[in-house]
Amino acid sequence: MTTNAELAARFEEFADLLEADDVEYKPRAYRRAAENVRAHPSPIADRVEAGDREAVENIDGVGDAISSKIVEYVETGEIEELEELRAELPIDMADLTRIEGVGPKTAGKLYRELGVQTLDDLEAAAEAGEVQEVKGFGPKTEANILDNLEFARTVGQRHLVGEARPLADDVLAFLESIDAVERCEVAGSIRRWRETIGDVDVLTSTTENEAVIETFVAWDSVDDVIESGPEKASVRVGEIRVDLRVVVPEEFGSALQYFTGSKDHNVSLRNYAIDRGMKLNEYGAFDVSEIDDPDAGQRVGERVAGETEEGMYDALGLPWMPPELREDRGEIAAAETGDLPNLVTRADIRGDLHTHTEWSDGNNTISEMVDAATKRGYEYYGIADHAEGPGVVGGMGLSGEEILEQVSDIREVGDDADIEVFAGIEANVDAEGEIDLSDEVIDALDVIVASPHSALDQDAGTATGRLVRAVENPAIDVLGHPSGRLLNQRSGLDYDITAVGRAAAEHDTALEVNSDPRRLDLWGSAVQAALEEGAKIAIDTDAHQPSTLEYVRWGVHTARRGWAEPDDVINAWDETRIREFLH
Ligand code: DGT
Ligand code: CA
Ligand code: CA
Ligand code: ZN
Repeated sequence: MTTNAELAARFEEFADLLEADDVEYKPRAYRRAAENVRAHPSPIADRVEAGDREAVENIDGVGDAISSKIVEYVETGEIEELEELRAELPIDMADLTRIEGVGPKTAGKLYRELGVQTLDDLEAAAEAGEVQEVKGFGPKTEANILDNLEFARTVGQRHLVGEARPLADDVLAFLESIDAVERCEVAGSIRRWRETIGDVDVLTSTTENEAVIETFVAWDSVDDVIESGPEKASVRVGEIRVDLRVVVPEEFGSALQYFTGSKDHNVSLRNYAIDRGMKLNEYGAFDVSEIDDPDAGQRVGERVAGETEEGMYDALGLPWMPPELREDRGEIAAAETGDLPNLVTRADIRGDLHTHTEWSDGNNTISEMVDAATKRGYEYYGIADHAEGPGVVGGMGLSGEEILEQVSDIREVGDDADIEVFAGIEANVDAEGEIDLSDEVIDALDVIVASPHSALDQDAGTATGRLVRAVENPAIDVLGHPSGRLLNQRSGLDYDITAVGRAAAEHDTALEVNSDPRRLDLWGSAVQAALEEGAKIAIDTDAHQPSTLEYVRWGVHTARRGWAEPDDVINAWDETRIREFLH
């Protein structure tokens, strides 16, 4: 069956190709549809198959034209118009756009002018000095492309958790529908909620291996069977590889523990076990204290655990630990002393402080966004559109006067709303760490998020000084997406998180975990380092439309990877406490 993620990927590709073809407006509509399709809570293909065309049209941002394409794709596996565009522009778009400064538009131009289709073509053209001859390019762009090629090649292999996890959820739902499957669970990096995923690992227990594997490789969504054997199968769904392992019920827990990883966590845990006369592997936990040669086989010694994952940790005298913590960053020692964190959950989140509206580059009105936040059960909600400044795309940012106008609009909406609405702004942290807002504007606002959008290639020393300066600024409440990275596209600022975290703690500025799956910035290890310095974090979505308020899912798990507890997260606090912090 066609998944929502697959449909979304098609519309994103559509948008890229239309942009490459210099078509205006339409790409944005397709991107918006893609976001909403991806975030849709149930399989859209089911509605199509039930003939419920209206339900499809009623999805936000979909409408008549796009719903026809959804129906076409679900029914035929193709969208004719997309096939035509693909033939017209045979470009490796995902590869090329990974180069900083190369978007779909540029890729289209490079194809038309120089016939560039792949990274190799681009490298050859840049090395031959052909790129700088194209109108709108120059020697600097050409040098930049050459500098970025290696990064683009190495990061190319990993997928965003925001794309891989919805697919993993679909895989789980499919496996759960197979009668012979007793238990199933994701494992690997996806269960640890890493920001990027190499492949999706899934594990099932059954007594009927063959039936399960046969059914799995025959799943409608599978595009390619990479390998298939008695205990495992690997398939490709879209761009993503899915590894299924099938085990007997008695070994489900040990296999789940083993295949969840991380490798470093497993190595440390295994050593911890050896020190206690235990042997740990994917088949179980074994007491080998009485055994002369514990390495003689996989299943030597007395088997003490394996059916459940809890049992595996319990066999070592340790509590079970959330997969997000399993990165070998101190979790085993913390478990031993009973100091594992009580991680923040989605239910703890009471509001969002960094969201956009059509006042800048968002898609919806203030009240539409506030309604969506209210429906989510939030207690408070902050609008933070872009202020004008360096790095903000032409005309999208608000001037001081426009901010004051927007504040009064936000107040009006707030007066009628059932939740507290904060008037905020996303200011720009310039290359020196300053923001450009007048005192009058600062006084009118409830929350100031300040983010770096320009000069993202500074050296680490300069970048650290810049971000420290920003968090020391008493006007700034939240440092937004501190590094400015875009996963698979640009690495962003390299800076000393410990120094920034320490300054943030001292000056009561929260550091943002931007939940947009393309950012996830701060990321797990940075959250952990900042919290160790006593800093607070804010888990914000940076939503540009109601459906992407759901990005909070990625932000919460990223914060959990950084050991965050509810008390560390300012938007898990009640309104009184957060207002005091923001003041
Ligand atoms: P990925 O797919 O690159 O995002 O990362 P993972 O962590 O999902 O890695 P993957 O798919 O290669 O393997 C899944 C898990 O299996 C991994 O997290 C830990 C376990 N594993 C795989 N190979 C080894 C190994 O050689 N030693 C140990 N201890 N564990 C391994
Ligand atoms: Ca994996
Ligand atoms: Ca794997
Ligand atoms: Zn931003």
